[in-house]
Amino acid sequence: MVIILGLGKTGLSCVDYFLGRGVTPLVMDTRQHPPGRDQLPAGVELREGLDEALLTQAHLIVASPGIPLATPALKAAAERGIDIVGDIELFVRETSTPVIAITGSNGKSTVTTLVGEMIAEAGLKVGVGGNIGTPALSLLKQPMDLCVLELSSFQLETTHSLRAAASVVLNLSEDHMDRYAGMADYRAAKQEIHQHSQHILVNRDDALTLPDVGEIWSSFGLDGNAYGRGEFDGELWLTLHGEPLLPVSEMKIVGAHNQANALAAMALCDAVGIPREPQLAVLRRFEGLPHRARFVREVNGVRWINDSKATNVGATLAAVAGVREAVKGRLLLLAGGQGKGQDFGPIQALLGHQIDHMYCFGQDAELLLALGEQTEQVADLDAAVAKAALDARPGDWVLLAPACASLDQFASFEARGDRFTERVMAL
Ligand code: UMA
Ligand code: ADP
Repeated sequence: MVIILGLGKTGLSCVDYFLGRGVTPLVMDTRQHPPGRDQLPAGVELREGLDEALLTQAHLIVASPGIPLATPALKAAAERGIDIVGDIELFVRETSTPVIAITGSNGKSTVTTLVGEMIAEAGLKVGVGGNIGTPALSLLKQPMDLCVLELSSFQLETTHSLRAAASVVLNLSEDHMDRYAGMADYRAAKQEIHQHSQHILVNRDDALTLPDVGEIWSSFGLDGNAYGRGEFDGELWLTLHGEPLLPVSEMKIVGAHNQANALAAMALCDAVGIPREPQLAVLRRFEGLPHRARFVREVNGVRWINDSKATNVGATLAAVAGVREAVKGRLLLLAGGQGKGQDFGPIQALLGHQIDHMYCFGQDAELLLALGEQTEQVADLDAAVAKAALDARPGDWVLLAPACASLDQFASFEARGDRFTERVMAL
């Protein structure tokens, strides 16, 4: 008996995978109305709650990334020696396509998208999936020369057979501290990506990204080494071993963090033999993903920016650093939601300097409010937009970069960003 734990996008893709192989799985989900229930094929049973007795009789348990392995029913099954895997493990067991594997606390979707576009630009067939939103197993239906997977720490916890053609941990800063015992535990989950990798890429500006096992193939960072940056004729360029590749002014995505993302994407493509020209073509035209530092509108001299994807402190810091230089007046930050047990201290250090005022909302608003005098609590995101619109003066920028998950008030970070955009457009 195969049991799939957790429906949602991942669970559905697993059901589809097993049905395609003549196996009818059983699905369990702790939620009363799990997403994807309407799409569940007839004949597949869905049970509410985790039935421990049944779980210990399974041959194989496929756990969704949303379910911690520490869940008592899963631990009991593991103690009985039952194989517990995730969708990524099933995918890598099945495919012979070379995989480029990307993880990190921030920048995963940006780098994954860049690499995917660069490979396609080179004329190869590419599958792009994983945590970015398309479940990996659904990629098995398409012809692929190469596959690019964005992998979360949750997915890596249940993946053991990955042999990536190239792998990277882009950076590490606190996230998901509600699920891990601490940074060491979180980092260990991420490091799994490098097991058996042919090309290990590291971020030399972030020692936590260095592998515990395996040899480093190359590195990226903001200095002049390996994949790096340098000045030529008074202009900043992306470089390789000091040789200029592309002036950063030719890229549409801004900020040092996006230059690091661009360097990582080029390195990963080099590792699998993608020529430089298609890489540069993509870097010149890529405008960034929705909800990542996207300009929404200028109203009365005030610019409004949507970075709803900033779901942790590290991402908010990058968003602030990315825009701050261009802000002539004040930077007003809208933040709040589920803090996931993070330390908000790094934001406190910017209050009164980089961040002039912060409107706090959502479940952990009070933790943000307590960071300093430049903070103010508002009822919700709508109220934050309304209040910031009243306070802002020409030259100011208003940035939504919440440092928190959205799930206390919205279905997703996309829904939060859409709501923000809607309210700003209505000003
Ligand atoms: N859940 C329950 N009970 C269950 C199963 C899930 O309460 O029995 C809850 C979990 O708390 C979880 C939430 O439901 O947080 C969503 O889980 P899900 O299994 O329904 O999720 P999927 O729709 O399968 O989406 C998952 C990834 N979600 C998570 O890891 C939480 C998606 O990443 C991913 O795009 C998708 O698979 C396809 O691979 C989202 C995400 O938030 C974007 N990822 C985290 C992040 O990026 O920080 C890791
Ligand atoms: P992820 O998929 O890891 O969440 P995204 O590419 O979607 O990453 O970017 C999410 C947010 O993280 C962005 O809105 C931006 O604020 C921030 N960010 C992007 N790249 C980096 C980076 N290299 N370092 C730190 N923060 C980053």
